[in-house]
Amino acid sequence: MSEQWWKEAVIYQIYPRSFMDSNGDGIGDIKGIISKLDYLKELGIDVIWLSPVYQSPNDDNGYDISDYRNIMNEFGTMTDWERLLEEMHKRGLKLIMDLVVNHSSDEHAWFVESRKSKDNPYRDYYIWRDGKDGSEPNNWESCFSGSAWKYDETTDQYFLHLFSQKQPDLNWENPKLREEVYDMMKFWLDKGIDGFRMDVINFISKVNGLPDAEQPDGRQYAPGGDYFMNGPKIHDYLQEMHEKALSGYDVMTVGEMPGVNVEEAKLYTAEERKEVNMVFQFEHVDLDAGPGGKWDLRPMKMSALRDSFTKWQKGLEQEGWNSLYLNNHDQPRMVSRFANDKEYRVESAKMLATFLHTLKGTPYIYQGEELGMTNVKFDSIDDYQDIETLNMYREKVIGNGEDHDKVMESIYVKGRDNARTPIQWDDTEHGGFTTGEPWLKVNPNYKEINAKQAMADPDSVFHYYRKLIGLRKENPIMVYGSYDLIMPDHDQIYAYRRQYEGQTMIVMLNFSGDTPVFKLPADFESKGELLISNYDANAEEDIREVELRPYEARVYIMK
Ligand code: TEU
Ligand code: CA
Repeated sequence: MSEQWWKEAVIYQIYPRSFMDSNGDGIGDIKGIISKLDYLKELGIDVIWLSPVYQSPNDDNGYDISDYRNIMNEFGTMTDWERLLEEMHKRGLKLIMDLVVNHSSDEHAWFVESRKSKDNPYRDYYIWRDGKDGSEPNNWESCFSGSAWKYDETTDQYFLHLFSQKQPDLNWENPKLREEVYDMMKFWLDKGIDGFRMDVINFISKVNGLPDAEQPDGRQYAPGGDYFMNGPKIHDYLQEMHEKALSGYDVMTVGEMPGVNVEEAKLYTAEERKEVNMVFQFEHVDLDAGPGGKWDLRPMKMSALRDSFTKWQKGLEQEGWNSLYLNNHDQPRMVSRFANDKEYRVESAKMLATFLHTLKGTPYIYQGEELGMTNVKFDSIDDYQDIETLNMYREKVIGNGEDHDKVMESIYVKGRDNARTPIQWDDTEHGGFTTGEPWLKVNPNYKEINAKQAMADPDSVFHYYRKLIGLRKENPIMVYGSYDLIMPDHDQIYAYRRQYEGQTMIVMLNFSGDTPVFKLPADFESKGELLISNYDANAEEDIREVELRPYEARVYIMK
């Protein structure tokens, strides 16, 4: 397995709308990001993945792009963006941009043209079909509720939108569209960026003939999703994209791929196939969903999480590469979801961080994770902004008469705004994010949980992350070592060994508020060198048996 800078890097995701507002309009912006680069440098990260900053009417907060070559007015100007890149490179930080090319905004010039007439030169940039018996061309459902088709009167046809009605899917079958995308990628690559995170990139190839799906909302539950996930030409498109846009630049790529399995991921990430460097897979964030999808709540069981991670760790051990994440701008906050965001919030945040940074793969930190930020509960649905959440609420409560409280409960657990509340910089009004009214309310816990407090406290989650990131730089075993479970059947302890060039590392994680006992396999000596732990631990301790404290994490290098 080859050594690569992007395998050794730690990546930090910025959701710009919620990061830092520089001008008091309540919306995070590029100047705000620049003002926090020293903070990120101190944290020790190597790369920033910037969620979309392009021109957009913001139906889906920038994931609906109306101009791929300009910066959203609310976020600043191209000059501001160029300064951001320069200030980052000056500090040795790399920048990867979000590439959203499964769909554009319906306000993109291509779509404005496309909908004008059937013979418009841009018609085939999108996916248009006649209706079937007076209704939609097929039964596919949008990821954001309702049919995936919208009728357009002008030409009496429907267009496909797997996301919102303002996000028409681009037609990748059209070679002209593909060339436009590659040109646009080179536009950014030539400005000196260091790679792309590719939004739902495994959706770009749809099955021939667009037939009805057996299970319309098959996104998380194949076979339905097979109609537009990992479609027949996906590998051709990615290889062509590599050849025509990416080759010749020393950049990294990560493809966001709902519904990808290990076997597919190997094809996407095997080095010699030249597709993408790694994928964001969704298996572990679908474990707490029932047959009704993400809003159908189920408990998150550690054993299921461990089975899933183990499958991926083993599956991509020799070939391909894993990305490691527990939250992002679409997922709830990790302490609230996988551990305890109340009495053991700090221990939990550190334990989960230990987990992510001691697995094989590239760790991603989502903004605020390094502070142990938590989910939020707003009383009123009017305080929510996310289109996925609002569409779902409308469909279920207003459309189907489902119970308001029950639906709110699912929003509290799964809603995307949990992760999108503004970053809590200090304990002043609105957490120091803005001097105006924030576009989305700040989590009321900002007085206790904020960056200023964390930086001043040597035992904070922030300083723990710094230490972990530093250790990963000094210990290649954390990046490249193999992975094998210890105590594979335990309900509360998730433990493993990593091995690399004759060295062994042991990781013990207690995923519970109890005090279970860790038992070292007999083939080890009784002592190790303690690399890091989230409680005070005696470095000289005999570790053949260790009673772990609630959410305790320890990492040892064995002698
Ligand atoms: O997300 C893709 C995706 O599958 C989401 O629907 C995700 O699973 C969902 O939010 C979880 O409920 C990407 C972006 O990350 C997301 O922010 C966009 O809304 C979406 O694509 C459309 O561009
Ligand atoms: Ca602003």
